[in-house]
Amino acid sequence: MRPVLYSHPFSSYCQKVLIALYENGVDFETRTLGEDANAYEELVAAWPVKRFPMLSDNGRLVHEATSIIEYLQVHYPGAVELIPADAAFAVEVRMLDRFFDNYVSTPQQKIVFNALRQPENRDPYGVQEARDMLDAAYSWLEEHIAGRQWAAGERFTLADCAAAPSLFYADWSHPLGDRFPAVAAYRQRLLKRPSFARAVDDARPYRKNFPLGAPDRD
Ligand SMILES: N[C@@H](CCC(=O)N[C@@H](CS)C(=O)NCC(=O)O)C(=O)O
Repeated sequence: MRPVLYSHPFSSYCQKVLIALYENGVDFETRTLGEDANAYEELVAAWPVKRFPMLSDNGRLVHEATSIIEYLQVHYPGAVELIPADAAFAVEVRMLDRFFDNYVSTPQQKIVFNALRQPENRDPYGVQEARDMLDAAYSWLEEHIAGRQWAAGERFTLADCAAAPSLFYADWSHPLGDRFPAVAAYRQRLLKRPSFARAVDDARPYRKNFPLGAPDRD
């Protein structure tokens, strides 16, 4: 039985896992949420917090994008070792994965979810906090990424799986502009990586769902 990913092509956290699957050519099935019959109901029954992606494999359910990538490395290893075997290097990779999830993806989602609310339920203070967090994250990353090809150095890792969709959408919601050239260049390298380019292409039909207007430059 192939592993089954409950996923949506336009979801950043699903793209994070898709990158890992594509990097190692893992053979898997997709249940597309909102399109495949009962897929969303099955997700919610298994995971009441209603967040995706979710992986189902041989009777086991795995939640949280990072944990799914860890699971894939253990059960479906391939040529690209996304979590390094070297324990000290793996700490660095996991730390960077947390950075992209917590300080790029979380504020980026906050801006998007705010735009999807009815005007009377919007939270300008929270959005400003999210924008401040993104500025702080971009600023830290500008120094960190200078002189590196990938987030943790020369090797493409879990941290880049997290970075690619989070920076992709964050730049739409809170543009890097010309203030963070090293981050912008890293984002372009990520867009050229075949695994992420494929995920971006798969999601093109859904761009109309982006509430702030999706730019056509990517
Ligand atoms: N911490 C979760 C976050 C997953 C997440 O936020 N997924 C979004 C899609 S990108 C979602 O489930 N959104 C549905 C909702 O907010 O109701 C992970 O790492 O997988």
